[in-house]
Amino acid sequence: MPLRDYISYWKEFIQGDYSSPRGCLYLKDWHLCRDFSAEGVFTLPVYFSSDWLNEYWDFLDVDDYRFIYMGPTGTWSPFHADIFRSFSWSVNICGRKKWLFFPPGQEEALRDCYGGLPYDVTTPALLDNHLHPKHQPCSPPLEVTQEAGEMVFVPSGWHHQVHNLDDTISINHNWVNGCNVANMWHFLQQELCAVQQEVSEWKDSMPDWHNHCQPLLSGPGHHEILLRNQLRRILPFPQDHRQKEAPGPNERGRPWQGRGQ
Ligand SMILES: O=C(O)CCC(=O)C(=O)O
Ligand SMILES: [Fe+2]
Repeated sequence: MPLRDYISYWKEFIQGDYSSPRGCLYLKDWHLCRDFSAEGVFTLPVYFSSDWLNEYWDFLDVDDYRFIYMGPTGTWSPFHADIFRSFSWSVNICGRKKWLFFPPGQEEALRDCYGGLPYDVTTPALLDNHLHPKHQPCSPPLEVTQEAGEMVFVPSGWHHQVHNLDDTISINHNWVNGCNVANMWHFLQQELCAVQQEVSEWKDSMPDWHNHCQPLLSGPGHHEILLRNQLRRILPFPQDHRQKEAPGPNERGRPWQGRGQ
């Protein structure tokens, strides 16, 4: 749906007392920086500026992990941990969000009898003992209300669910650097093991079996990940790139890169 149609929908949704035959729609993962070279719209706080993931995609000039989210009261993001176990940050331009955070490992208690994680951690179905044999009255999630103008940092591997309490527009980035690249590496290795287990019955009969497993790894709806290619390209990249392009002390970086470190 083009942005202009979404904005018309949103206005009608508000005029219709927050209901519409089309439901409550959330505009997610709009790549404003990638699609419009949004020069000067915002600069990054220094703590979030070491960002190997986006530097890598900028260099290839094909994609990024910088998003705008916007939606009316009642829109929400289901329970998840961020892509590749990256960090994320989120700043509210307007509106408020309620975040429900689960420290790493606590999601295990929420798995259903098939090993799946819930879509919505507020659903009463979690109390059904047959479906959720492991669900004990575990510690409640960490609940954070993010006000307009406030920024939230999501650590690597923390599962979370997010609800817009008002009509809300936010900027959200995923990023990876030396502080969490090991988490990314372990996550990708785990995913590869899971794929290998799934297709293990063809191991003996299929020539080149190993090389077929890595292309089966993919981010949620995004990019095919080739473990070797992805990490080996990202890792040596920042130093080379910064030597060539890091801004001097009085120069501005790209708006989303913040000040060079
Ligand atoms: O704001 C949202 O709806 C989701 C944000 C999120 O999951 C994130 O920034 O990691
Ligand atoms: Fe997230």
